[in-house]
Amino acid sequence: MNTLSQNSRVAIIQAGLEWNKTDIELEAGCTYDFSVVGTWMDASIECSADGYPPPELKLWQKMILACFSPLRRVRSEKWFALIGVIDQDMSTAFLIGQEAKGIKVAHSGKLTCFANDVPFKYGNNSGAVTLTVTVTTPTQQAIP
Ligand SMILES: [Ca+2]
Repeated sequence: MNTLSQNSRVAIIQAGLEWNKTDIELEAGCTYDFSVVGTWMDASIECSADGYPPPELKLWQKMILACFSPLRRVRSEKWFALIGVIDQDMSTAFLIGQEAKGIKVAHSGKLTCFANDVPFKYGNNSGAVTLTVTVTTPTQQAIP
């Protein structure tokens, strides 16, 4: 079992994978800091883990994005924002972006991440970002 101790853990999150299963085990009630470096691409649009659109997008591009935005896996967050879930359960989804500090996890389980995209539009994604997860509260001893 890969429960986080005092140390940070690192995972590579690929833009083209609908589910990036990490081996990072999060524990209910503990608090974590997330930080991300790198950029990734949705077709020809490059962005950070904070997602897009950037302000310089052309009108036709904005119109296409607006049509598809209700189909985003997490509708309330930006395109290509880095999202984390526990054990691939979408009801646990939370925004990581480039940085998220003091995230208290409600469920124990494995961290899975993805770029927020339409489920059938992962084929034109490329690149990867590097995620570092640091536990900021002491880990409880596992109950036998
Ligand atoms: Ca895409």
